[in-house]
Amino acid sequence: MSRSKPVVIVTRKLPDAVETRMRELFDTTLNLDDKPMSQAALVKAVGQAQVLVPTVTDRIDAALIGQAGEQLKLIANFGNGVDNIDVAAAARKGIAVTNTPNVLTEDTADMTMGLMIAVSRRLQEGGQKLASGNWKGWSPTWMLGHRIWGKRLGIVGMGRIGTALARRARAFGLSIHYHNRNKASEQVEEELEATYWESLDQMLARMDFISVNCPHTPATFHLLSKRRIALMQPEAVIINTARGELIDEDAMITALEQGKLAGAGLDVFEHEPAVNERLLRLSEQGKAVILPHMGSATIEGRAEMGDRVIINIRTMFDGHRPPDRVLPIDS
Ligand code: 8YV
Repeated sequence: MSRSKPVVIVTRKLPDAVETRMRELFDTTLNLDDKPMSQAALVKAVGQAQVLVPTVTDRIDAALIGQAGEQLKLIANFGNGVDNIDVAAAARKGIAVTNTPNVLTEDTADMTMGLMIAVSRRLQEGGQKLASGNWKGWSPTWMLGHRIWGKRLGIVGMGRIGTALARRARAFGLSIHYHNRNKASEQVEEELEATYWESLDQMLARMDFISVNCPHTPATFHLLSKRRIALMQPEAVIINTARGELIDEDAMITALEQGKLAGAGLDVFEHEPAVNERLLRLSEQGKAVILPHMGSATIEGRAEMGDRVIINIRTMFDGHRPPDRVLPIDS
């Protein structure tokens, strides 16, 4: 591989320290005004770059990859989820794809726990009442939420984030249940006193909280389908800090509106960045706490994501296998 600096194009504004280091190491083009790149600008970028550094907001589909020049060797995603990238199409063209795992696990698990508490204890509603000058003083029957201690949490996807959530939830007195393609190790199950459900349907019907923590792939699209949402208890709360596409959003909204679900804490949406008007109304009514995809948004996490991107580029252009290589699902 050539000893000259690899040509890197970054699609969004990254933290200054990350950008500076990338400029030192690579022939880097930055996007300082942070305006998402148009499809035409992306086509131009894949025609020039040896490395493209996209984020969740860029659609790197087969059509775009088809227009990439021979020089494009790596798509180094600034993010963990790669559902924005057609990894198989990249592989067919000999383009490697990497992501930034591990470094956003704890922050995302914190946000998931935060949403569980916010929904159950009505944090957003209470804060809004106070901010709007409507607080008349303490009352024994005002702003009552629900206790989370002693409740059951069902985690859909017991990977890194699911496990980190389970550890937190144990400390909050929740009992841990999970559904995953594979059963966790005996050691993990013992540590978390976790109960494995092979049947997602069976688990959904029994939980007080359901948190989805799996990646979005063709197999997990609408994993919480209308039929499955209907299995849940009316007191149950759904939390999603993974991807909006994992839940049939329309069916979830209808269940919330009809009182067939008690609440939702959502950091991600099916048609992001658009947010369904009905969800906005549910948020005003205190039935949903909704956040603008900020689960991994910490200064520390973003810096570490930048480190992972740099390590992946550097390793590959030093002639080695990048550590965070993502392979196509079927390979
Ligand atoms: C990131 C995320 O902020 O990494 C992910 O999968 O969903 C986010 O929390 C985003 O992907 C940045 O590209």
